[in-house]
Amino acid sequence: MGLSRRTFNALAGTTALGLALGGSGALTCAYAAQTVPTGPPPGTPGADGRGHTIGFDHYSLVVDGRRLVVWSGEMHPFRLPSPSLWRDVLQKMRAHGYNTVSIYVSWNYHSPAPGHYDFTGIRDLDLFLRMASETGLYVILRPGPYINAEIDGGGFPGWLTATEGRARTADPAYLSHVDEWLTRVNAIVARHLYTKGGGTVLLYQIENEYDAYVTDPAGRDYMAHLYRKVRADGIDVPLFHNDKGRNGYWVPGSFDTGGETGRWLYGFDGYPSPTLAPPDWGHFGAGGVKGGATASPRTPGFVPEFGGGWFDPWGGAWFDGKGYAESRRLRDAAYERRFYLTNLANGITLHSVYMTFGGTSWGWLPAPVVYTSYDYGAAIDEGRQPTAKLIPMHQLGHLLRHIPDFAKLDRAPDVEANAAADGLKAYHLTNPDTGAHVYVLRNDGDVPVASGLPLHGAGLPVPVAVPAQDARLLAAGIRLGRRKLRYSNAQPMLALTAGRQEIAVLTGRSGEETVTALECASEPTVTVLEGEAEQSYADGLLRVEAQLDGMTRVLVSGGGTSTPLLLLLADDETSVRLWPHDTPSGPVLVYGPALLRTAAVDGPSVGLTGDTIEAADLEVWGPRGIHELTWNERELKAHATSSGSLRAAQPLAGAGAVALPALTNGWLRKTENPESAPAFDDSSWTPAEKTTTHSTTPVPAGQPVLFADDYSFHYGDVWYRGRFTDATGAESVSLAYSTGTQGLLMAWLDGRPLGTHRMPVPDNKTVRKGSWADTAVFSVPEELRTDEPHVLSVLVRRMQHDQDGKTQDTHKVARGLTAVTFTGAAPQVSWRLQGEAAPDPVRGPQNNGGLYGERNGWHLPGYGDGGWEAVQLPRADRRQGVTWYRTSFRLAVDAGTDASVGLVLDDDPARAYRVQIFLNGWNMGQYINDVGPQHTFVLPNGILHTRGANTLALAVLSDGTTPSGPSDVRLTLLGAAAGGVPVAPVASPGRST
Ligand code: IPT
Repeated sequence: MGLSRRTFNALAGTTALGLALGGSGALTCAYAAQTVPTGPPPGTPGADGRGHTIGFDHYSLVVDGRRLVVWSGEMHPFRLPSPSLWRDVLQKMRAHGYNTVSIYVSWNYHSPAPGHYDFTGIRDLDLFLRMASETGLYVILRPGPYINAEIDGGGFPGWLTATEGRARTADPAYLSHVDEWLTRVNAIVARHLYTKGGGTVLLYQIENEYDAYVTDPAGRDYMAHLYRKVRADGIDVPLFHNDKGRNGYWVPGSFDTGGETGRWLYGFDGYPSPTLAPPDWGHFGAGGVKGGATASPRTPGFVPEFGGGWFDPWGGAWFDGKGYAESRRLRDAAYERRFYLTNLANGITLHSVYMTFGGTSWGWLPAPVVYTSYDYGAAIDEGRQPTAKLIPMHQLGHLLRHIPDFAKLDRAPDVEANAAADGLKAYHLTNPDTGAHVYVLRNDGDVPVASGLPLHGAGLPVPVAVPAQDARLLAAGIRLGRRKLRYSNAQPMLALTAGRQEIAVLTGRSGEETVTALECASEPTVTVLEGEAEQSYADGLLRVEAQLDGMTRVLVSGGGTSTPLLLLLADDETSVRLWPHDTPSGPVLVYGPALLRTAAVDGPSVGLTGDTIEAADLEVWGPRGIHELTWNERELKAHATSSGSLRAAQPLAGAGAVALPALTNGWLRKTENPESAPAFDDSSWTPAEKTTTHSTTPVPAGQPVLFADDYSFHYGDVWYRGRFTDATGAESVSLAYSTGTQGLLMAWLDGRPLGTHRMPVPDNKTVRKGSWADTAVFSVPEELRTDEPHVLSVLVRRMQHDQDGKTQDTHKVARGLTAVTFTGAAPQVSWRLQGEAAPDPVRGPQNNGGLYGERNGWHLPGYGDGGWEAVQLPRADRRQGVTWYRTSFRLAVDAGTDASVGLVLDDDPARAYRVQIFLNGWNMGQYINDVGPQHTFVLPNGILHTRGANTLALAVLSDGTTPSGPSDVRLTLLGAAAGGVPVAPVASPGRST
């Protein structure tokens, strides 16, 4: 492998923090381009206890001396609060061709208070990393400290909003907190590094789209500090940062890495408009592009985030109220082909799609800019259901895993002359080691294009067709096992050896005419085993022509090669029923079911696990001698086929029916907000006595600090009670307050409702630009303008802290009341406030705000609701304040069925109320009836007991201007499969009183 010729940019010296490297000798390094020939990629990674090297040259990563194309997708463990289901998503990713999962780790999710960190239960990062390695996926780890991610404060803990120091700079006060966080995360990550064989952590990101102080010492020192800190914590995999675009920010050498070179990658994110032509990033870019691949010529093309959907704001303005279905439609499978193939053509060999599974911003996790669902329009939807967007990911992922030529491509002479005239954009690349040619053909127009293209080695132009707004990849001169594919106008998906034969899969849209030309020294024997195909042989070339329709099977034997080749021509829908899986005994290829999770070979026996939705045939190709088959641990009768496979005698059963109870009965109701009554005892509340703050919001002259964060109330609702002795002459009271978008304030004077004020939403299209501060002005009822003690009670629904994308400490903008003034009088008001109680030790700091019911466990299972009023839905109450509804229901889903269940709320959209949904005490999100667009809330199994009892509690906040629901509340089935993963119940401690 020419180790001696590596450019071994060894680590020079140690840093002030003391650079610690593992003793395995598994250093990362940069390679000279010529020293790594194209060969098979590294095998499926796992925690194998062995040392591994992770290096790179400008083509690709080089892992253990072999080229690796990273085909990654993003998911957030914190957006799926049921650890068992992490495995479900990871297995779906692996099965559909991803080799890597990219995750953020969100500081605020793990730290309820300074010095307090929680990595247990739903926060068990160690468990996640173990599952990733058991699934055979590499991990790209992104712990911030700032992550953005449409999460509260961009991932900064609530408590950080009340600390000194400019965040995201080298400010020492900020860095001291950062170091505490990184120490805790890195202690876990260090156990899972691929370099040490402890796990599969391959790459590690510091900061996130950091573009504020790029040329400023405060920024450079910050990045240098993060780099050295992470190294000092024993993280020895390559580090990188994700530039917000192709700006060339934070390329190697742009900050002090303590003398280390060759262990820092440049990455840039891309979220191009799906309605414009995909941009070239640098490899193919026009001269003068300062960023992109050209910004960092010695590192491989790396896109740590490429748009795989997009998020949706409250009100659904960006998708015209159609929600994530529209997000998914705008970035559909054809978008993926057009944009991701363009990325490959541009030399991107580390490619991560943000998001692949978006999940749920449950509780108070969402940043103000998004609602509860973070489905994102991703390839796997919020209910964990695979979508049609997995088709291109599956085809390309398996291609990159199985056919090595794509890891090292140079630009080759244009074939434009023949293509452009027909409206095709054609990228032509070649692998300098193997001589393979690769073509990416893209049709940006609105009509399908059929053209003739001079594929390398084809002689005459080969007919190619690209549908409107679509793209495809073609290859010429790649190896399919021992044979060579001269060319094909179908897209290759994989080639593998299964026992005595080789198998190659080529794909395309259903109905397309394909021609596939294989080099054969002599005339082979060709048998069409299934479907229809024409074949001809001349001049050492076998041509197979077939129209794509399901699966066409053509067996090629002889022809100068002793091992037969089974050619499978599969249309798109069929291709995602073909599941290659590596086992220690060799590859297997499974055909039929809706998902293959695991495959194991033990002598003659193949054990498979996976899912079916409909009844499905099961067929498997694998190592020699296999003749026994199990599916989800059940033995199946199986027989050998003429295709060289083993086929189950009976089809696998599909998912059975899932019955969900109606939620029409058993509702109990209780109103709350005793805080609005003058006699309420607030002596245990926190007096608002501070006069200074670290918030960016100025403290109004002559007033105390009222900002909730300054009194350690960071999440959800906050109550204020102000006492004053004289209201003589008071005409009105002005309550200035600050929330995220869709926040509101309601006030009572001496128990009398003054009204509700909603934070104005200036313009839905520019929803992110609002400052989210406004003033509610209420007139003081004449009869209360008296010279006696008064109590002003105010409830503020905060909608979380802003993100800090521009490094302006915007997470420190005040939340809650900011100033209170009267007209006609100037009473001295003494304030006390109360937000959330101590964080739920299991559900965490973002589960609850400061409503009376939340502080007293009304949301919890087992709460003594015996004295509550029995009611029927729908409701139409008119009341300013908080009303709770509780019911319980039982589910009895079959043990072998993975049912994904959602809760639907629906009502007349004119009704002004909102609901926090608590399932078994877990805050599953917020429904705003008159804002939307979300009506369906995913209830993750584990929190949802699919075989047993569940408690549902709804905390309804209504402003009294309209009748208020809840009205229609029901369960809905989001998908069901026979199979699934074992689901452990998520701890849901209740209330014994
Ligand atoms: C990029 C962030 O890195 C990521 O955290 C997330 O916020 C994503 O965008 C949008 O969902 S920021 C970039 C689009 C400016």
